[in-house]
Amino acid sequence: MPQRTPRRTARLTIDAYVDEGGMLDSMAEDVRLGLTAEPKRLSPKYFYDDAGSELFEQITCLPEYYPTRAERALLEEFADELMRTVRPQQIVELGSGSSVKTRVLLGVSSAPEYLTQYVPFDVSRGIVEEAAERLLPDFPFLSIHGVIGDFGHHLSKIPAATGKRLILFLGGTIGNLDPDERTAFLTQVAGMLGPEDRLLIGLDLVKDPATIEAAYNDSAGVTAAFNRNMLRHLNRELTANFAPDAFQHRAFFNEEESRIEMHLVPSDTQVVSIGVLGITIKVDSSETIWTESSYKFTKESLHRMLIDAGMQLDRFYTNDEPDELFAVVLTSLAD
Ligand code: SAH
Ligand code: AVI
Repeated sequence: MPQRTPRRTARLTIDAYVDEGGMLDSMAEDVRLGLTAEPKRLSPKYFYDDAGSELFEQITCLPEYYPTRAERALLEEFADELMRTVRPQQIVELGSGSSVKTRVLLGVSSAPEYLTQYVPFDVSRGIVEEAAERLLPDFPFLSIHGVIGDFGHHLSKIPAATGKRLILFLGGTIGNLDPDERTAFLTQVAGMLGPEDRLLIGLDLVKDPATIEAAYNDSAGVTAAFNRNMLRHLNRELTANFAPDAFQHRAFFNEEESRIEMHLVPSDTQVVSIGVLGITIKVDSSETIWTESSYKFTKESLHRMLIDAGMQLDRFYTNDEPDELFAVVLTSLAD
């Protein structure tokens, strides 16, 4: 059962599977496991309380953060062709955030001929509500059914389509899943597709490490604030007492694993109590809390990922000047 239906009007429904503060049922146990593991790890989904979503929006505008601009350019170039090819009745977007780039797809001139429903799905409560309110007046042919939940747990809550379905997973968020998690997730998403349905994925590509590292070490310090905000989120939801400013932001490209790693590094040993869990943990000055991986792909690693999930590549769109920065790929169930 949804915990609350904050809004229901003729064209808008929002179902929430997180509580008022934005806490998932599984959060406390997940954090306990992560902070007592070796190395200490926290899931990147905990970046995104309202403040974290706002910080991410600021990241998308930073001069160093190329993925959002590169993906938007691709969508602007190919949206028309893509939408005319698929002609979806329903668009489901996983990790939809502000849905700003999605407007490029919803806004193609042919959309009112076939598209009737948009389903933004995100763990961050405020941003789904806000995005839906902003979209409604601009797309009068659409009904919006938002789902606030974890795409690792709540995919089954997505409303059924009455025609063709296009699922979007944009922004490179697929790269925030570890390889095993990613295969399990894509396999589950494949189970939501019929033979005529499509999945559109945005993924960041392997390139010069300096370009990638600069995107996660911006000179304005917004990514550092985004990283530390996870501790503020935990303090609020789990009555913990992390001192966010006692942790430094570290992000580097691990070439062997083809991923950016983001860590929080304590300036000296930190002892933190987590009220809801009734535990105290020590973060030694020699260790870090690993908060995010952001995997970067090649065409080969993309192919492997799709095959492992029983999917195939139909179209590969990429920026080709001056570098292949980012890719938007149209995929379907393997024949
Ligand atoms: N698609 C948008 C936002 C990308 S940021 C864009 O391209 O700009 C990643 C988004 O995924 C955030 O809005 C975050 O809240 C959401 N997210 C991260 N982990 C999630 C999870 N496990 N379940 C649902 N949403 C998640
Ligand atoms: C949402 N995700 C694809 C972003 C990324 O680039 O991995 C999150 C992010 N982390 C730091 N900056 C942006």
